[in-house]
Amino acid sequence: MIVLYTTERDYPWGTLRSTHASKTKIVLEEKRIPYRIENLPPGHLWKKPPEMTAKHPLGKVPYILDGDLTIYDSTVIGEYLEDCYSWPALIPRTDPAARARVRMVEQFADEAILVGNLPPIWMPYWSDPDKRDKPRMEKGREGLRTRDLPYIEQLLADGADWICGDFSMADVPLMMVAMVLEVDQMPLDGFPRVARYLERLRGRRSYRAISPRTKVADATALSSL
Ligand SMILES: N[C@@H](CCC(=O)N[C@@H](CS)C(=O)NCC(=O)O)C(=O)O
Repeated sequence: MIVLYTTERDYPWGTLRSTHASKTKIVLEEKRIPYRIENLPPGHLWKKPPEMTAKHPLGKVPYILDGDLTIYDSTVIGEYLEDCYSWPALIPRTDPAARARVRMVEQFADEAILVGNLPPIWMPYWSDPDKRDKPRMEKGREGLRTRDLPYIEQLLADGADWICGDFSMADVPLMMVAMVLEVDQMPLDGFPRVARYLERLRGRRSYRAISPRTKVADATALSSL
């Protein structure tokens, strides 16, 4: 069984999870692959104990163990799972242009949002309300409003349910936008397609595994629902 190393913690304002490891959780859930969670203390992400750097040289999550094999980096793990578990396909099989489109949006969402504008909003929720850097949080929201959400709104322009045709690897990191904004409640005025899209993402069965309303103890393995 695959073991997913991640960081998750229950707070009064919702259950918070590593955004990148949540990508892996969604892929495992979408493909119905049996797994279990190994939940590392959030402090490991900066202390980086040797048992962690032995598995991931940068001491980050996620990494997975599949038998004797260790794989790190959410995008690489996603591609590995796609190679090993072909159904349902999350990357188009044959058309090179369609494959590139999915990977391009996945890369954009990862670099621009998960590494860029989401952490300034999300990291403060791991602290008490009076310790949060509010101007920094607002800067993250402004980055979403000015750069990222207009692009997502445009990608959804043809009224499609998902970002690249069928639900795909490109939608996976955008699930984390749905997760973070469910806690943050940032208004989405001016982005009606994004607002409806995030609701659709929250309606998928796999979202339960990362929902801020699902406690850590209730999402430690493949959902049986
Ligand atoms: N490119 C990596 C990024 C992973 C990442 O940055 N994970 C965060 C948690 S969401 C982390 O471990 N941060 C600790 C650090 O940056 O040292 C991936 O896709 O897995």
